[in-house]
Amino acid sequence: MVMLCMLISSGIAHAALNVSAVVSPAGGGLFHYVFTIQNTGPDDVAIVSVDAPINDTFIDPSLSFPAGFLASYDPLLGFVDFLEDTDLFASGTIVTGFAFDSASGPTAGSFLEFEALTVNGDKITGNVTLVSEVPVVINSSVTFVPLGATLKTTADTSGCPAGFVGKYSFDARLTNKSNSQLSTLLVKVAILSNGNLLQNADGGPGGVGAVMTVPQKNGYSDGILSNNEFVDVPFIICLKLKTRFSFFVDVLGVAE
Ligand SMILES: [Ca+2]
Repeated sequence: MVMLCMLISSGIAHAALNVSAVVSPAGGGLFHYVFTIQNTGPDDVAIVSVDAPINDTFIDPSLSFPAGFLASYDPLLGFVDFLEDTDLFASGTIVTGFAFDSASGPTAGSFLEFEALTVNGDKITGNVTLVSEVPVVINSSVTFVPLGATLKTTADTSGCPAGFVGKYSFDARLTNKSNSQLSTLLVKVAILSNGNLLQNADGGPGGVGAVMTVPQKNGYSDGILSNNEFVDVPFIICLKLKTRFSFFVDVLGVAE
């Protein structure tokens, strides 16, 4: 009997809230989050708090919120609060546009749970639906095959740093063998031996870890590689020595 009374007095909320976020790359190793809060009712909601990393120096200066609302970041406790101002999270409404940048990515374990208070003081808790647009390794979704007819070696070292003796180039055909739509496709150098460099990496020649954005052509001209579509990706390798070398890449992208 006592337990029941306690449960009732602590306020079992009837309100239902869907809290979702889209995370995308913000550049410089940061991630951009945009939150949407849907109140399916029946009670109006005043505050939604989402768990956040502590002492993240990027959240507060980048925090923005829709008209009629406020937002704040607590760096000590690790919360981002979305708050009513002249508007509240009224029953039957969807409010979007709470946004910020963070050093924590979609796999870092933050921004996954929320706690909310209705205008009646009832508490609602739940999980955040996090949609990631950050590219991840998708090797198993694709085939990537060098096209023999395009293989070429030259003594021309234009575009390479000093100390190189030539270039080796070829196209490789990237095909989507999965049933997902692939976008934001990148190639990342995993192994490149002999001190050779990928000449046409983003931002200039680079070795292991260098990234190259997949060009938007062939089946990828619309920015989406659908099932069985392919795109031919050009590779130019600056050679330190004219000998055999190892070259492996990872393919990164967003699968939807
Ligand atoms: Ca396409």
